[in-house]
Amino acid sequence: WSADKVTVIFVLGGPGAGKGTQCAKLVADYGFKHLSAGDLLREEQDRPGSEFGEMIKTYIKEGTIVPMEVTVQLLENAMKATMEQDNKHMFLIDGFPRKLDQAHAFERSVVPSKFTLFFDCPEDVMQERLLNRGKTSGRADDNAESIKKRFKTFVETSMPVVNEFEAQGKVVKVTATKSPDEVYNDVKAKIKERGV
Ligand code: UP5
Ligand code: MG
Repeated sequence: WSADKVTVIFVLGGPGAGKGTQCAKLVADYGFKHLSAGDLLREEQDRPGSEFGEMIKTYIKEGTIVPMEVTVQLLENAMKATMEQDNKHMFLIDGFPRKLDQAHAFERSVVPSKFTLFFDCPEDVMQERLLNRGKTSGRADDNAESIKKRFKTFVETSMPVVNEFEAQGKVVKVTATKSPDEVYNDVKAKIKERGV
């Protein structure tokens, strides 16, 4: 892994802030590879024979953070596969790192991030989006009880990561309350300032 060859942008924001929605738009326009840590964990959970399936299921329902060894390994595997198969080297890593130990481990053992795209959104807006999505998503954590736990984890455990990157001048903050297209216009303008 080397920062000359691989570009990593972390995408953070509370549950339901719109990380996945905005990443899909960025992929279409910029050709990034989008890797959602949550999606990778859900895939691993459902993979027959996975030794981590039950554990992941419990953590996701409780809105707590899966031990980093598992998540970092899934991300590294996905990055390797992308580079070999698609020859892509620009990654949007969505929903990770959400705990300081993960941030430090990834930047030390994989590659330092270029910056973090942070979607700022109030809880009442995020809650409404998630409850609405929960009607059809089938996600085990899109219910009022799990959402409350996810918010608590986000504030207590994940915001310190954003604050640390912010202190390093590595956060691009976008307000995420408007429509997806309006938010995306802000994203494009702000990442351009960072040379993307
Ligand atoms: N929507 C999106 N943008 C909108 C807008 N501007 N206006 C109106 N509606 C908008 O969007 C959520 C919903 O809102 C959708 O219905 C969308 O249409 C609408 P989405 O883009 O999916 O938001 P996102 O921020 O991606 O929300 P998500 O629910 O995926 O966030 P989480 O961070 O909670 O979920 P994630 O999958 O990343 O993690 C799930 C769990 O996995 C964690 O709680 C944790 O237990 C575990 N995990 C780890 O343990 N470690 C990790 O490193 C990562 C995850
Ligand atoms: Mg998501």
